[in-house]
Amino acid sequence: MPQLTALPDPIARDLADFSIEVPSWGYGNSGTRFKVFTTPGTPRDPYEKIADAAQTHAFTGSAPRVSLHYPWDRVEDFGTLADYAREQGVEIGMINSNTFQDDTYKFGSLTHGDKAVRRQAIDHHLECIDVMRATGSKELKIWLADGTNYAGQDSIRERQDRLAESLSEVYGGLADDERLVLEYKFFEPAFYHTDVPDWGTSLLHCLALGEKAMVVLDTGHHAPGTNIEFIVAQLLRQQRLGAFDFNSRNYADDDLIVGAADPFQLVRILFEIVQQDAHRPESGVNFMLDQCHNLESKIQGQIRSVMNVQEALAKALLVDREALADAQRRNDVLEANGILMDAFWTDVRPALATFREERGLPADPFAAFRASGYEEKVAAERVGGDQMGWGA
Ligand code: PSV
Ligand code: MN
Ligand code: MN
Repeated sequence: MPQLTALPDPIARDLADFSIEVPSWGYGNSGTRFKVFTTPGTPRDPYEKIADAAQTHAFTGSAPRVSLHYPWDRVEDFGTLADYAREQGVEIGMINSNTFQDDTYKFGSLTHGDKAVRRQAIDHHLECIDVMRATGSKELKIWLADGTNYAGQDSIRERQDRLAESLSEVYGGLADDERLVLEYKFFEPAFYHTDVPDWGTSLLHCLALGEKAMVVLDTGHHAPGTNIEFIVAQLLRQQRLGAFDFNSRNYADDDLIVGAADPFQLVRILFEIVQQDAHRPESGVNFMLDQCHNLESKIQGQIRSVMNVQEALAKALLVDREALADAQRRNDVLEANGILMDAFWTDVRPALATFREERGLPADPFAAFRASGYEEKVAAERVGGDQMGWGA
């Protein structure tokens, strides 16, 4: 595999400007429906989650924001939490709403047939906007578990109408500099139909709402074989790609470390991104991780993912776009494909190590964090109290 030892200047500049947002819930315990394994030192409150997330940034220099999930991350005073985050060197990112854990929402939230339940779900989202204002966040992220399990269980059409009405009330609560991002997922927990199953449905609702509504693409939320990079290109073309939830999947919503199952897919996605300059901060696309670490160390898992995204981005930026355009003009199918593959097969790790050292960061953030003693320290300190889990 050809090795690159230094990044060309424009690529280094792009990487320096590129940032990744991490999820607070990625630092808590998580598992499957069979078992949640605990780890010594797992955070006991949102403050400790932020402290752990700040480690990911300290070692990679590229993960300066932490998404909160509300009310999993509930504190007395969100302003104090935001101040604490800044002291730790990070900012609060998106606020994720949660209407999937209360009994009230058993048959839906923003889509529910009962107006009182819809009211509660709308009010929850308006409360999330208050949390945004208290923390300095500008983005509300909505993922709905709404759907049905059996044909005939409810009217698909009426649920769409109720969803549109509820979303427009939430949207009305946004200030001019705030925005809403709507995530889709093709199944789970609902198994017959999901109310926002795909990018088309999310986009239609966003278009109806207005310019402050954008689509969120979670890489684990598609049927096997879906061409995700096509969706990326299409949403960017419509200027409606608001955010990513990056993770890796073999089967369904596996939430594994980014790029684990298919590093080539990650490069293909990021190649669509760089072709439309969407990796630049001005594009407004928020590159977030949405992962859960069931077996592996959580901070190490997040660091590995950040590094994987950076490697894939460097490869995408390395593609010789002029040569590619020329091959495409000549319809030289194999040469065009070969140009993309050359970038994919380049080992950019030595170049990224140099890039990091030049910025005063460890050449290998993963190894440096493992050797730092942080995990041992928090395992000794964080005794007593309940560890937080996905959903805690
Ligand atoms: C749903 O599967 C999802 O991807 C949404 O983003 C949730 O908020 C998140 O998982 C929780 O991990
Ligand atoms: Mn997600
Ligand atoms: Mn998911």
